[in-house]
Amino acid sequence: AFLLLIFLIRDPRVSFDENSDVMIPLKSKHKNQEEYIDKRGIHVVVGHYMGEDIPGKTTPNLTDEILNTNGYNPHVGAGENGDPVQIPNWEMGKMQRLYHINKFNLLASDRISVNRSLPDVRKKRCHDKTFAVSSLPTTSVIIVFHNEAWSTLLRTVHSVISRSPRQLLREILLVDDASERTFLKEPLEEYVSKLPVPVRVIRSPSRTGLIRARLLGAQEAKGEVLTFLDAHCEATIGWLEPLLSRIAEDNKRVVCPIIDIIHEDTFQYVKSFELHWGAFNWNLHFRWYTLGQKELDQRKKDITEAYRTPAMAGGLFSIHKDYFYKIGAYDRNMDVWGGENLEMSFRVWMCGGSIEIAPCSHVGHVFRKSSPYTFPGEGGVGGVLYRNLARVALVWLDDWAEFYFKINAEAAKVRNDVVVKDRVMLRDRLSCHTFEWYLQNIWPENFFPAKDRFVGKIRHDSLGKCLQRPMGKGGSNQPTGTAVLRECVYEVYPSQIFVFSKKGYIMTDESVCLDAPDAESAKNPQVRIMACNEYERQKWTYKEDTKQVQHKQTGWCLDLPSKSNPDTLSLSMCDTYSTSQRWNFEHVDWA
Ligand code: LR7
Ligand code: MN
Repeated sequence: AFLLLIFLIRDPRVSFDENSDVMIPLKSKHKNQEEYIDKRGIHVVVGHYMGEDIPGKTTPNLTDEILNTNGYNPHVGAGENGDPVQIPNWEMGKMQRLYHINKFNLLASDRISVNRSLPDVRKKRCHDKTFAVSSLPTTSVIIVFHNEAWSTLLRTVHSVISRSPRQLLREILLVDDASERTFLKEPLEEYVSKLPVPVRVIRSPSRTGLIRARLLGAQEAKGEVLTFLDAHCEATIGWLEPLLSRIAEDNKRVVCPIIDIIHEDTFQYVKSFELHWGAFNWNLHFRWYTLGQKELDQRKKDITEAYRTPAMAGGLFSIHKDYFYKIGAYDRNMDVWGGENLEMSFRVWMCGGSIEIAPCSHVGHVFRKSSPYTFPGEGGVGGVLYRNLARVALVWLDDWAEFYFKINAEAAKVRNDVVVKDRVMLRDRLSCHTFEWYLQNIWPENFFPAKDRFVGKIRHDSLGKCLQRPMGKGGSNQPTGTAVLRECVYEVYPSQIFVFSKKGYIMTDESVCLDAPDAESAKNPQVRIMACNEYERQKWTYKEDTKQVQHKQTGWCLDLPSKSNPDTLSLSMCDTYSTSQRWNFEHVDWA
């Protein structure tokens, strides 16, 4: 009512500018903070992102269970319950100006309470699970950050505090990787000193990258378990117990939550699939793929049970502190960002531990399309990332390192610059399994070359062209679509390399397979490249004598594009006299 009053009796001396948000400018009590009544009559306070935010007013009433501060937030209730925040058209200019700072919608984030409410996104069965909290180990939550926004960092902290059993949360360690923003200096320490859980800010004197920053945090941790989070996460109710209870049973387990999506534009909390696990592609980029068959079957029995994953995304996980050190912590020669997630995944699996996803634990993360920060070091982003990945390949990939370097020229260029002796010694000391063991036992669905599989080009006998997978649109989407024939490319060209598995799948990078989705129904079934799913429909056999590629389910043969649809391969009745059904499987040396 007060605001409405201001609206109605607005001061006639204040000039009204059509293009400005400001209807009535107000004098702010704090420097670097702008206050005004906007065109809608709403009291607006801007300033979080200006570098000098005074957090005092947003300090929540810590006695409440689920807190909704709004003390200084004029957009009362924005984003509550994980709802999206819509920025009105007239604020788009400002929104875009602020977007580049963190590569997410900072204006939206700053409008949301640091302890907003979130929906309980867990499966109903998870609610029935009980945990004897007193028998669980305590944890230190370690959050590393470089120039993180105030609102996302503090929302991470508050979500952990309000949604973790107090007895289990030993402390929160904020490791500042040499941020430049002033609000992350004393104001941050001042703010966290008032919180009801010990929160400590640890400073790296110079930019050290997230890997060494985490090592810095781990070294200071007093909890029995280390729980790592990115600095723009939101933990939901019940997130912690499922992680800690798996480790209580076996401290060689590294346990991840389901990572939900906090939308980078609206900050909406979006539940993500529980039917995915983590792995990687031929470039050693982390990817989500459909769960393996064994895990799918197990999930049918109990959807609350943790399931194994070949790799973890890297940012959100719990690990017992003793095990963390026993297994080799992190490779401290990795810089800035990237590679450490796969390095730890390979190391843990190959050296006797396991990586799991606990489906009753949900934590949101702001996914963004690009990094807002610099990559100090020779060669920038690429240089840093490929040096990290070259380390991973040289230490853990055995024969597959050569394959990796063959198709990743950037990494091949720097392979001689990196020294990995200490990590190779660690691998020896821990008597770890081979990468071959890992591929066969931990990720049997993998689409990597192997000694006992055909690896190479599939070339049409009379046309001389090669089968090529569709080009992905980039990002993490699997490149699916029609299988096409193209001029054969003679160096090791990944888009024309296929792997023929023992089970009969013709697979390639990004876990896509030769498929005939409408084989049962269509008159001229199309042959496509689809996400591998282990259905009968994706099985093939190669008949060496006739050079035919036969589709197992229908018994039909891989044939040339029909004249009406020249870009589409198809299935037709097998005919040994038909020259258009002859294919040559040309092996390539992959290692
Ligand atoms: O130099 C740096 N110093 C830092 O402290 C660079 C980054 N950081 C901090 C940064 O502020 C952030 O808190 O490190 C954290 C991770 O960096 P992001 O958020 O820019 O990276 P990301 O979310 O793209 O990173 C994913 O991959 C990384 C590879 O090194 C790490 O493993 C991240 O932890 C990981 N994030 C997740 O797994 C969240 C889910 C994403 C997925 C899939
Ligand atoms: Mn992140």
